[in-house]
Amino acid sequence: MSGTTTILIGAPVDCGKRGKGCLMGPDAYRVAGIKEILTELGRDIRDLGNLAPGPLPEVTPDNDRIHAMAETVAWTRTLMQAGRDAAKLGFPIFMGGDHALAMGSVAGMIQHAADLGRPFYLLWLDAHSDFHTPQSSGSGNLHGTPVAYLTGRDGFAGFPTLDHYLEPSHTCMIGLRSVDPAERVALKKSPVRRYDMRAIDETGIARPLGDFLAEVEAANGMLHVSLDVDFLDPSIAPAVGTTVPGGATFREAHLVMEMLHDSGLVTSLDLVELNPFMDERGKTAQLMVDLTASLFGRSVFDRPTLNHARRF
Ligand code: 6HN
Ligand code: MN
Ligand code: MN
Ligand code: MN
Repeated sequence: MSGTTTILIGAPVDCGKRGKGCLMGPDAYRVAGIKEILTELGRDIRDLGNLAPGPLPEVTPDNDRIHAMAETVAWTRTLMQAGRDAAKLGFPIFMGGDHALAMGSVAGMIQHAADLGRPFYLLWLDAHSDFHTPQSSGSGNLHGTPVAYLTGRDGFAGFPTLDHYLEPSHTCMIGLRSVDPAERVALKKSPVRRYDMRAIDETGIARPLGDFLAEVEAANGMLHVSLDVDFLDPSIAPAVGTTVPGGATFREAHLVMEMLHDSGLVTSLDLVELNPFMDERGKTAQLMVDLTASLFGRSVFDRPTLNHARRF
């Protein structure tokens, strides 16, 4: 992880679906001590506070199922710019907010990597593939669409056009267990790497992650991690509107973060979909902060000789 400056970006995005509450996410992470815990780990923290979307554009959604398109477009523009600026100064953490925020956060990181002439990679830790287009989405909830947008799939008229898009083959999804039929069809035709929970049951979570990290390292890539609360099993992380049983366990999730730390490859992070209104005494917020601490090097013992990008 390069440099020690970490920039907290509050992104109280709540327009990516109908159920409300993710707007309280950034403050829940602050209450859970994200700043103090990362400071203890030697990071120099700058908190930009909670951002607000810019002016709402006049846009016409593709169909009348689509929810809050104008607000989502406004957030995309705001977060893309804020992320691009923050990445010049240090490691941005986008504290969500729902997963629609990744349209802006990841878009900004893609442009930043292109500015530096480095390849960009995305690790999507989620029960869902979020690979719908506005046309294929049955719910019309735009938090189900960011990976389609970022990889430049058709159907996003009215959203910002990007100078650079995400290479589908540079995208790795881990934790999948709720993929809609239209997403499955599109993923089958795409080189996006995808590991469902069965794959993790069979091989353990270290193998697919290690393979992906080895590729990022070989390419000298920049790696953005997008962590959706519902990647985790609902028994340990109940504070999310889209719980799906059979998610990552406490140790699987920490191992992912520990391996990511050891790899030294991660350059930015989203914490998304936390709905503090549904939490049990802050336990989900606390777990997300503890996972972030593992990503930033919290461990029982040092493991200076391990390099997980090579080991698995
Ligand atoms: N998320 N596939 C469902 C939909 O409504 O399109 C669920 C999306 C979940 C979104 O994981 O951020
Ligand atoms: Mn998601
Ligand atoms: Mn999800
Ligand atoms: Mn490549």
